[in-house]
Amino acid sequence: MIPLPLPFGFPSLRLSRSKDSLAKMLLAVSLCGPLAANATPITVELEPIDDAMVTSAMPWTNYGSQTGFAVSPVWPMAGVDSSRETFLKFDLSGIPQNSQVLSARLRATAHDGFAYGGDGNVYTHFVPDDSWSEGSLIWLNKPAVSGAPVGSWWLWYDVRHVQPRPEQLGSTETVVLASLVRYQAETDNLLSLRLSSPGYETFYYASEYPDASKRPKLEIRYEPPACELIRPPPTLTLRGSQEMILQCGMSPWQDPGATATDDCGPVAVERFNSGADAYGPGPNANAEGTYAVQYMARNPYGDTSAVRTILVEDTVPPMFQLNGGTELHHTCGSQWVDPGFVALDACYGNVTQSVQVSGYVNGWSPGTYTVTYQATDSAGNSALPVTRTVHVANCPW
Ligand SMILES: [Ca+2]
Ligand SMILES: [Ca+2]
Ligand SMILES: [Ca+2]
Repeated sequence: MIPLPLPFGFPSLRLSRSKDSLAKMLLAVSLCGPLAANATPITVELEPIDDAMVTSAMPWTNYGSQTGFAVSPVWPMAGVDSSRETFLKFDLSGIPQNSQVLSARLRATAHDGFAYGGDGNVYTHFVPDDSWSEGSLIWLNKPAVSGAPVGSWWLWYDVRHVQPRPEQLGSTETVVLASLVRYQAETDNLLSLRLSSPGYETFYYASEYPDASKRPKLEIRYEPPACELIRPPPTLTLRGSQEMILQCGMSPWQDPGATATDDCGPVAVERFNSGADAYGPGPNANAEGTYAVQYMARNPYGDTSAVRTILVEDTVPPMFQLNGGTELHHTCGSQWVDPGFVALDACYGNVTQSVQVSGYVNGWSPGTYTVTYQATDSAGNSALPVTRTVHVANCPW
């Protein structure tokens, strides 16, 4: 048998699991079921990892370390363009992959403000670029926002300088914000937002404020994916049969592939020596031999693999063809020369050299002679014998 053409680096074949890993798998099964059945929504409150106000009045100044921030419109009567915007960045990496985000609410506690007039809403916009930081953000390098507002709130502070000013909670919870949270949690895990208002001025406590309960919060309610914490290794299923037989030189190799799933859904299948991966040339359908293709699926709790065996065999004899036909006439008195023949095999190619020829034609002696030809390939498959009849006659003497 031809050795398995497994190149260096081919992973070890694991056709059966050890007792130890089987026990782990059973443990995983028993823990996984109840968790999956009772997936309870989880609520987290995130504080910004960065928050900073910027203002057009002081376009080079950074306010990121202050204990408060403000949002205010462009106020033409003030003589100075004093628009203020605030950027907030949240780290979503604590939300497990594939979680179902049920809701998201942004909250900021205001402690002062003024209603200049017009549209007094404080709008929340999505900021796609997370590369800013509170230590270096200024009006001149602030990132752009994208799309329509994802939320808004409206807080009323009338006359300034009347003390004490009441605290009010700015809060917005929208479906768009929730889907934004989900998308960011599945991609770069960072969510940047901008607060701005075209009409009113409001002042808030920042993430540097000593009383944590007054700091801005992003409240996220989510359902973790089933069995996120612990689950058995994937189940692997081969498409097609585990042992395949190909007729050498006649059937091309086509990998039927394999599928895998675990309790959280489909799992990618890696292939080794399938002919379509980087780990080996794959079965050669034009050369007899036994070839192995390995499939493997992994999750954080284990891997499962299976091997498909492909037997490329040759049971078909070569095709034999005579030059000059099966019935020939030769004029007596000279050496008879065989006009030749060809034997071609689908697997081994031209096997003319191994054709067995038996029989003798005496070109100097009248008579009927037979020559028999038999083509055989390297696998030992013989074509039916072909006989040529040669009539020698008309001797010159
Ligand atoms: Ca800050
Ligand atoms: Ca982001
Ligand atoms: Ca053959």
